[in-house]
Amino acid sequence: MRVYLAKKLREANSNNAADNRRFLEQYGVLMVNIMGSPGCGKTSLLEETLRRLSSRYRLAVIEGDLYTAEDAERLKPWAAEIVQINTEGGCHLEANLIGQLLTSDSPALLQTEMLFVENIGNLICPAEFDLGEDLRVTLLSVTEGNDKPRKYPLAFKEAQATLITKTDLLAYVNFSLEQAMLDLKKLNAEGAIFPLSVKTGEGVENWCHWLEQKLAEKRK
Ligand SMILES: Nc1nc2c(ncn2[C@@H]2O[C@H](COP(=O)(O)OP(=O)(O)OP(=O)(O)O)[C@@H](O)[C@H]2O)c(=O)[nH]1
Ligand SMILES: [Mg+2]
Repeated sequence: MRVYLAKKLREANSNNAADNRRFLEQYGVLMVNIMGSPGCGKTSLLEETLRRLSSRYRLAVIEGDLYTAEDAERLKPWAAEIVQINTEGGCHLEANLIGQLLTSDSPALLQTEMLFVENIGNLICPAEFDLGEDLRVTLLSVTEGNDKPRKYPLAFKEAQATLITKTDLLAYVNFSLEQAMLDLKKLNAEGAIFPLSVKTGEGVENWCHWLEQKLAEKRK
């Protein structure tokens, strides 16, 4: 019985995600689902990305957190529209909730060019739930260790890009960039990989350029 329910839940989410995808297509909005462990640098990456792109594009954020609105406060200065979701303990976002925001509550989310979703910090549940995004982006910080793609493969397997964050700390931690690249390529040959640090700015330009290319492809 439990398996049956899980399957139904997954099917319903996939249908809602497909609806979201059609809707975003209609408006030409590029939706980017940002996933990764607690503290891997999701909000810091968004701060830097929005800071760099907000003068040229209208950017929106759906910020997922269990209880607080602290991350949304950090991103507010650069977002044309920002919505905070508090899941009150829920470990992931689902397509149904995103669909509700897109269709009724916040139409301003669709009067933008890129919509970033910061998912709840964890490498397991968010990977199971398609939100209808164009790009699934998973962060792996060098402080987490090399084994994470092998231990939590789904989050990396289906990502259009993996960002290896906090590379300024490489000299202080036991993390092999070379090994991480090999493991990621084995799991996901097509996915892009961007090592970067928001502290030094190294690699951030490549990531932003890739986003701009993806937006141009969607809108052509
Ligand atoms: N040294 C260094 N620290 C970083 C970098 N990026 C983020 N941090 C730090 O890592 C910590 C967590 O960063 P956040 O951006 O809040 O992480 P998060 O993934 O949004 O965390 P949750 O929303 O709680 O899941 C903060 O202290 C950041 O300053 C980086 O490139 N280098
Ligand atoms: Mg955050």
